[in-house]
Amino acid sequence: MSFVRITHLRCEYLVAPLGLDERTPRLSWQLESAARGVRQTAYRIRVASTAEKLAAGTADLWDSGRVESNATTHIAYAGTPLASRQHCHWHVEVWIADPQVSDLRSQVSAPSRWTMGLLEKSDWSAKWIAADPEIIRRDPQAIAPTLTDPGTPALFRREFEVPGPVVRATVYATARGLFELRANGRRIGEDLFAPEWTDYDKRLHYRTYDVTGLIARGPNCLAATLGDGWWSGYVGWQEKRGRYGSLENSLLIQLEIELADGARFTLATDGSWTCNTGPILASDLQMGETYDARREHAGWDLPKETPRVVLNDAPPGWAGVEIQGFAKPADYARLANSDAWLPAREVPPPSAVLVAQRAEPVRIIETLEPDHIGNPPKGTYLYDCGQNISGWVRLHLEHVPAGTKITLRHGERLTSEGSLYTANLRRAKATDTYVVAGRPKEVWQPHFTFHGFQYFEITIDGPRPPHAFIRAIACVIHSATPPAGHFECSNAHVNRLWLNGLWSQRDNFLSVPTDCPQRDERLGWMGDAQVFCRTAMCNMDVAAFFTKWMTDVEDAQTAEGIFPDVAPRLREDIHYVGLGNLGGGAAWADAGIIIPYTLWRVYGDLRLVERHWGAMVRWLDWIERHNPDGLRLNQLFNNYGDWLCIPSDTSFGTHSPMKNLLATAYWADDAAKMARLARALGRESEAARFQAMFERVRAAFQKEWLKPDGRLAVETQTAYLLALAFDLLPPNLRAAATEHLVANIRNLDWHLSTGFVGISHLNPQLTLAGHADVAYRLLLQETYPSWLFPVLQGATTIWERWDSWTIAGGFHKDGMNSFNHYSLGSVGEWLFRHVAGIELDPEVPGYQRFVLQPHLGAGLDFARATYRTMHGEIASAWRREGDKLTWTVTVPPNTTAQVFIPSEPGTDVHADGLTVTGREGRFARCEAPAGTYTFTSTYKVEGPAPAGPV
Ligand code: RAM
Repeated sequence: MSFVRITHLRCEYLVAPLGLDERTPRLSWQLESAARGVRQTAYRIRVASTAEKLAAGTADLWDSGRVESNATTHIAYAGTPLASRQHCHWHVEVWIADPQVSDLRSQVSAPSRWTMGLLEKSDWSAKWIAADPEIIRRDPQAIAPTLTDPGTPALFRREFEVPGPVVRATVYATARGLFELRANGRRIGEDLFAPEWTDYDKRLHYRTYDVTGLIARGPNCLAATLGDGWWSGYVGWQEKRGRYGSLENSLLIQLEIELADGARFTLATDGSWTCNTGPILASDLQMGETYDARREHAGWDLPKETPRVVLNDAPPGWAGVEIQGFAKPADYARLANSDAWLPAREVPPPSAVLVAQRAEPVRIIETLEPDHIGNPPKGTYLYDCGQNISGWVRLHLEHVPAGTKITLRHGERLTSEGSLYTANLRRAKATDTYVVAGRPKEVWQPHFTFHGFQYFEITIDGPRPPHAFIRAIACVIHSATPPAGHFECSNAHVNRLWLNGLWSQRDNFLSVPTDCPQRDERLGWMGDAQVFCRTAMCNMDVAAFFTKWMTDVEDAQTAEGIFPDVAPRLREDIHYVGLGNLGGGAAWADAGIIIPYTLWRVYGDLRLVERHWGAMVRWLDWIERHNPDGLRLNQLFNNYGDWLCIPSDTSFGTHSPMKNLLATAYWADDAAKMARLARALGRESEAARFQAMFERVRAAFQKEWLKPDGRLAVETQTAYLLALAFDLLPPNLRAAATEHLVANIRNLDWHLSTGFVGISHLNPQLTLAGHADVAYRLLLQETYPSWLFPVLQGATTIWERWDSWTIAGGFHKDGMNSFNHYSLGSVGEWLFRHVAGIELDPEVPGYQRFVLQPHLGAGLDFARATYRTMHGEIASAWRREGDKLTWTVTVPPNTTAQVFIPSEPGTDVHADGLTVTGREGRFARCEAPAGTYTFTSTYKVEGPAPAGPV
């Protein structure tokens, strides 16, 4: 039997997650094999309560038995009902059919596991605690929080004695605010900004950590720092803090310890914890952090007596450095005067429910070594990371005298004078300050803030001591979504364009999909997320990330059914300065349908759709209620239209024929998507209802805007694109409409004029309509407005505007000028789907069956992409030499592909052992079972080779 590996065992999209609250979690795995035609014919999942039982073959929680099926994804646990804290060890046995061997044997995967969190409210014995405000009053340096200024974060600690040897210790923790936990001198976990951003009025995440290695028999100490974050800090562009109604942060921690003798021991927050101010004087996500290392309490996170745990180095991912505040053995006995710590206050619990975090946490993902590029003005040091990132700067210092103040300011660009450009940050100060403790060596990084920056400036007050050493490292921070795709082609600028999209995704997928990471905004804008989501899914595995965010979206829906424009919801009633009603915007609020639909298509996730079905139906009911004629003209609120289209339209709340057309088109598409989802769910009558809704809206659309010659009454590129993409035209007028679209592009000398919305459809629709040549021309266009224009101005991310900065004219004048906005980067999906040609099957979601069909175009000699789906990694790499095409593809085990080989009719196609079964225009068609194949054919690329370096 050929060699097959069973890999990527995951539970609810996560690798070995802890503390799930999904009662029937879904399991998945992937098969890897170089052999052709490998298929799974059956599987058997075993789940046991201990690793030993699983190894012995005793599946005491669930034995699925042998299931004749090729399914490897979303297999819902169906064993003994899972209780709080349950440990689940699992593996899967699979039976493989390998056409080369008749003997069908099974193989068993390596074990994996998940654990259950606290499922019932009654599982929580911990009390919510907050700091005694007296810690601030008595501390002359500490700052009391106000509606405009962040206050000094509190520290909390609790010593305790563990009576016997520990076999398992688990911490469950959440906060109104952000926490960092420590036990016996060590940081717990590597995740940042926990609990992450949700609508805190409705839902708070708790996190689960296995701390078995940190807690031991004898004296122990559990400690926490509590910062502001989204709960009480600045969110969006509002003038006041306290977004969720309170400036007071509070904490909930429950440490559960199992002893060797079976006894259980719980140490939870309550009035017996003590609190104090500490080294962080102030910290805010947008404003930055001020930290005075002289204020550290040595050993504050250790018990008075030496704990028996062995302290290792800093956890992995923290680059092996001793981060400031990590205790050293010498600190054991020097616990800060515990009398100075005041009792914490028990405070009422929130009404929000506590739920397990179900997506990858935010982490430091990589570090970059910046270049020192000058000292403007004198006394400052300017650095360039070479890449616009989200994150912070870590300082490594040696021999810097105590009390030296080091200030870090961050910016995305430099001014023409060569100093830091911060005008586009608006109210976000993005400034960190570190006051040196004076140790021979110290390492520091902020805790509860992040910045969007490529450049940073360090100012050291006072003379720089001769022997001082200061090293700055840039830390890249975002949600730890696993990489999924990689794209490369023969044009270096296009490669940079793809990379810019990936970076803007990384920089903005921080807990929620934000519009930008730098200015006083950073909101979960729905329009941006929906236009980019398919690209995001090509670049990274964002299934868990968007699953979490869909809960924010539904939480933000109004009682009438209006989906928001941003999620998590911004509470309008609190000190709100802004746009009025942030909801209901066409192509923004519609993300409430588009995101679950796309998750279903790409990941095959129907449970998610089922969960949000009620909300999705309410949204369409609401649109229908207010728009009885089938045109969506009413209740459009901010009505962003095709935001930032050319000529630039950023008017709020206005109406125009184009905006009406766009809104109506999205309504039609919502209905079409709902009809399709209803069919997938087996909800036949709803499918019929939404199909009829789609047809009614389409008819109204045609009546209002379609002319007999296939022209639209609103002649913008986006109008045509939406009509084509959403099937709003009679079949006999599609070609004519396409020609009008192409004429529009030609009349602009082969330039696009689409905004955030239209651009996501531009190249895919041109390609599907038979105009890949035009799509290539737009891709390779180098003059404004175009994708490559910012690349040629030196962009390392996608900009909010094509001309956010130009070599000729400098910065765009507007205050809305982000250099890290992924929306215009939605062309990424086209590179994977149509250039590399890795495409979903039109009928089958989730890539177990998929399409390989590259569209070649003038200007690219080769393109290659890999894309890891739920079923394994698909690869496609083509190269053109003259008219000769060589194309190598990999179809993962247990999947099949419909392959369309670009080839001129009547010419020979080498199909590497596959049978060509037919032809569709300039593509020869075959069916490919799992395996790697190299095809060769003859194909003439049409159209002019675009100018410019290749
Ligand atoms: C801007 C945001 C976002 C966009 C909205 C309409 O402020 O940055 O990108 O979706 O407006």
